[in-house]
Amino acid sequence: MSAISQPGNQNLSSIAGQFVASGNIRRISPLGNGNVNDTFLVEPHEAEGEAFVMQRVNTDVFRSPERVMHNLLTVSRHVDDKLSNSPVELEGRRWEMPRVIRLKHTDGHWVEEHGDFWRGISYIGAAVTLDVVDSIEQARQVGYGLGMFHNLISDLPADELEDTLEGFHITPTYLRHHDQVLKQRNKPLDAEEQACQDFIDSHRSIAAVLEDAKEKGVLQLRPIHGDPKVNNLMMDAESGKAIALVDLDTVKPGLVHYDIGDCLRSGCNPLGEETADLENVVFDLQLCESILEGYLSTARSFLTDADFIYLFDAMRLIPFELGLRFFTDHLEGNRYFKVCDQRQNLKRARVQFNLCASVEAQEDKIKSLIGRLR
Ligand code: GN1
Ligand code: MG
Repeated sequence: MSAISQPGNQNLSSIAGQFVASGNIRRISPLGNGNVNDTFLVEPHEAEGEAFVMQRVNTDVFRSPERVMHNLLTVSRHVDDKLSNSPVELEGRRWEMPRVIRLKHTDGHWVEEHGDFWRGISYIGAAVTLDVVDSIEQARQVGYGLGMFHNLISDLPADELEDTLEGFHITPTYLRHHDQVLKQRNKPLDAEEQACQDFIDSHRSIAAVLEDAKEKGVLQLRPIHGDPKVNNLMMDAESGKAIALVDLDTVKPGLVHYDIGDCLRSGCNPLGEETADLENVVFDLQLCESILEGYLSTARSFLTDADFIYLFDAMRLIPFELGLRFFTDHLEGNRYFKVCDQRQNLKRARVQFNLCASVEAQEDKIKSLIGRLR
């Protein structure tokens, strides 16, 4: 079951035909496993143009998709300028930014059909993505990729970006929403749901840690990616080096801590976020060390002392927050994250809570690691 239905093939070809000549389209197939938007790869007949990514933006989530496009265009323009005008140390790799594809017959950047919002984005070829990290070198590349992305947008003023997803990564807001949903529920929680609820109740005190620091001016808003999970990083197919961070819908002003926390909760979970093996979910400290090393190798210069102080909090908070989001969506009947079965968001929540518990169990080691890398 999907939160939004799959459009028919006929429809897909006619939409793709607004970006490229229809006669050139050889195949349109689903791409990746995003939880929110619908993504397709459009491939041309050989030697007739380049493959591109076609996406239906979920407008229940992104209520102003034109603002999402504004951010995407702003960020790619900024990075293009920076890469062509000032030397950036790329350690001998290419760095690619996903590019918005224009419509064939107008100046526009998107198609609206039957209330759906479609856009085309360049496809980064000769590259692979990973669902989980399984080597120290991959971990370093994941960290480097996020660090380079932050590095490239670090001098883009945050106020040039729109707030495309209000409340995104604001844990206290998710918690308030969860409490309302729970209050309106008219049946008791089962044992698995209760386990999630107990975890949430025992962690209420951590929910506001980053927002409080932001309110106090200790941490500052910057342009961020918002969703740098491992499979949004692209690695060169031959060298294995990180060459792009894709899926730029959630680029907006935020705290780099949301990104670092999200990258680590995804990159340090060798079983992946869909695992059924709950008992064995762990936050892998060695992978964490390599991701942070890779990140800091290119991002250290713009991190403040306060940024370092809140790193552990971010590593604990973001898996908690995602677990809370999955669990609340489960209680609400799976309206936000796409699911294949009714209990999938509940299982996903349990994975994130176990990850959060594993971070907590290693608090001392993680803090001394941060101290060493600082
Ligand atoms: C969603 O759709 P996808 O997979 O790119 C979500 C992220 C979560 C992620 C968990 C806009 O991202 O915040 O971390 O699922 N994106 C949005 O897999 O909510
Ligand atoms: Mg995403």
